[in-house]
Amino acid sequence: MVTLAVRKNKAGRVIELEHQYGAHNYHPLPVVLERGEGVHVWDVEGKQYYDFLSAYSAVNQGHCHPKIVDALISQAKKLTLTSRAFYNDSLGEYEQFITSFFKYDKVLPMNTGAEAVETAIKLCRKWAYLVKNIPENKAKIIACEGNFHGRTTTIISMSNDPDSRKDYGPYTPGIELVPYNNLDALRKALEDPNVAGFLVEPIQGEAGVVVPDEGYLKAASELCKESNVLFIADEVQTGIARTGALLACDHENVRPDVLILGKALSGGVYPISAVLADNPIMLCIKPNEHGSTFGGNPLAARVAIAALEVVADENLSENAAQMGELFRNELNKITSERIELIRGRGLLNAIVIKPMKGITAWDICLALKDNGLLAKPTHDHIIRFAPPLIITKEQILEAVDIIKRTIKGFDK
Ligand code: IF1
Repeated sequence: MVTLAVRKNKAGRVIELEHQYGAHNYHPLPVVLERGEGVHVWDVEGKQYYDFLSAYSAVNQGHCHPKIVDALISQAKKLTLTSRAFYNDSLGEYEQFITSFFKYDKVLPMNTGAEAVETAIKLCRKWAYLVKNIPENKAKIIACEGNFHGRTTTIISMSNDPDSRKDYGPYTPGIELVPYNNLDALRKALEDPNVAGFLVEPIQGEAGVVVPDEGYLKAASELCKESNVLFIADEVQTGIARTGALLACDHENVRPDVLILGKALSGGVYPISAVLADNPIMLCIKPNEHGSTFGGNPLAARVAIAALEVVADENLSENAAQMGELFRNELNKITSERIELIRGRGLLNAIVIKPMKGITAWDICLALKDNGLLAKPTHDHIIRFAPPLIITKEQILEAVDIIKRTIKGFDK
């Protein structure tokens, strides 16, 4: 129920409109944003906040990055969408750019992260039947407990999170879960000759920024190679410099057989996702066997080139590594009985909160909001902190001060 007081002001009216006319599939923090620039957003009352969610790592380049917005505007005035029934003058250039940027033979352009994950699943199955000669309809894909790969019915068929999965059955078959960061379990699952792919987040974002043991990704990719199974990395959230390297897999020099990107591929100005692979895998999908109306449109092509150029030109990977190190070091200096641990890599970090006196991560996020910093809990006791990668040392220190004051405010 929206309180009367909240209803009186502009924010309250907006919240009321969403409550009345929008599906209730989210429970947002009670803040109504109207402007974003760099690491900051402003609400409808003009209050400024640090954005420490970055739209779940879609705004790595900072809100409304001028170079990316300019690319959007200039292309939007020329040609936005042709469908793939015809060629357009931007897609080929983008395909050459992104395959060179990530060093793969080919890219299959899509729109949302979930569509890219679905594309990777279909590509893996095609490869299973055409290349690995797995019997028709017998291909299996292994995923990890605690995963988040999107919200389509096939993808939630892989989920073991009740909120993502419950009451959405019947579920897609051909999926097996193994514990994350557990090589013995993966090794055993790979004994099945019908396994075609292993789909994994290099760091599990929604699970609470779970960083696997050093060497896990490398060993897992080697186990997949030995078993002739595709190593499929979902870097929708961890990719595009977020963890202090261009890809989270780069920390272990792992080259996925199939790479899934999304979110920051557009800097947050447009839904753009992509699947990259080399020819022997990518060419398993033939004309008319997969696609989407907006996939590879000229607007997305120009925006994605600009967004990736910003990542390179502004050294966002290096900045994420350095600022992330500073952020964790400073957070670790906070003495509070409420902080259980701090974990993360680059600028994808989280605080695990000790549930005490009924104070939840949500309560702390509400107080952080009041103190000028926006973050969102994942599960009841974990707060994810993921600012835009352009953040400066001074801004990190100011944000840590806000987090410190807020958490200690609960310690009294
Ligand atoms: C929501 C979570 C994060 C992703 C990975 C694929 C996708 C996502 C690793 C699908 C998307 C988003 C979805 C968004 C909130 C956010 C999220 F909380 F849902 F789980 F980041 F952790 N792979 N994650 O993280 O990409 O189709 O959304 O473009 O559903 O509210 P998408």
